[in-house]
Amino acid sequence: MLNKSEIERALETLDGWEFEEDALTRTLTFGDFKEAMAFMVRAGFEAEAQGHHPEWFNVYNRVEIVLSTHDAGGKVTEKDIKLAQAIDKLVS
Ligand code: H2B
Repeated sequence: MLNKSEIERALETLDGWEFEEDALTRTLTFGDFKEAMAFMVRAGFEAEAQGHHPEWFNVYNRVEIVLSTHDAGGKVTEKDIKLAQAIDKLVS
């Protein structure tokens, strides 16, 4: 688990993420549903490779992502930062 200042420092290295309700959140908007799905498949493979998986909610071209570590009691850990970085890379 990371403390608040560690999380704030990590947020400065991330793109468009917020810290709310003990989780990292980012909402992405794509051109259409197909692009959103393509992102989710790519991010899903990355998540599987990392053994760490997002909670996310999709409506058409929008994907809302919530990252926390259940094994750490639903707090933000390095695993969430690492997955957020990988997601940023995918969409940059
Ligand atoms: N994903 C997330 N977001 N948090 C976890 O604590 C977590 C996970 N734990 N993916 C992993 C899988 C664990 O349940 C398995 C057994 O490795």
